[in-house]
Amino acid sequence: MLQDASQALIVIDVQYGFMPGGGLPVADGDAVVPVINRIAPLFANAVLTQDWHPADHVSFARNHAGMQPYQTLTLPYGEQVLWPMHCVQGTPDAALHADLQVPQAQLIIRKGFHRDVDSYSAFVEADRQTTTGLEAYLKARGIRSLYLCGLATDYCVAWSALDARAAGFEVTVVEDACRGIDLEGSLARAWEQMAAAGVQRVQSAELLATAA
Ligand code: VGL
Ligand code: ZN
Repeated sequence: MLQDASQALIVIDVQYGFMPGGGLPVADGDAVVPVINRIAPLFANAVLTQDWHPADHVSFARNHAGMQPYQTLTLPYGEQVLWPMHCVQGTPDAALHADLQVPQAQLIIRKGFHRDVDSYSAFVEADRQTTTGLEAYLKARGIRSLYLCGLATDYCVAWSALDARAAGFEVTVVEDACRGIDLEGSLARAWEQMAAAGVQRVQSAELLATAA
């Protein structure tokens, strides 16, 4: 079933900014790299995403007087978690992890580059209007089934999975190829929302066994 032209691996935000020591560290974030490297050869098609913010981005707590990281703020498009500065365009924090091995990746989608709008999703920005072009790209390529992995499970992976379902793709999240941030129960909530939307949840070992 894998190595099928209608399937793609979508590798979300495997960047130093989300690794231990990065701007927005995800606990054990670097553990996803060897897992992704093991499953990547199963896929003929792969897309990488890269969180790619200007330094004055609206999602950074430091750009709002008196606000601290992990507080929330109401913006014109809704609630926004304020994050520590991370993945600033062109900095080492924004670089993809050097050990990530997905050489067949055909596209890198950068997101979060509009100063006034965040984008957890690889498909639609947080204003829920502006698209990244990824849906049209995948459909133009005849890709119908997506396998998601990367960081963070409860933010960029979950939002991307939900938008992918809304766009009509079959979606599977490879759980052990992801790690979460888990702010006030966000990880459990994300899995509930994904299950309700028909997102499949598998372990990398199941995928590798299917392909063997
Ligand atoms: C992410 C928070 C802010 C993610 C990106 O990749 O999950 N989370 N920016
Ligand atoms: Zn971000």
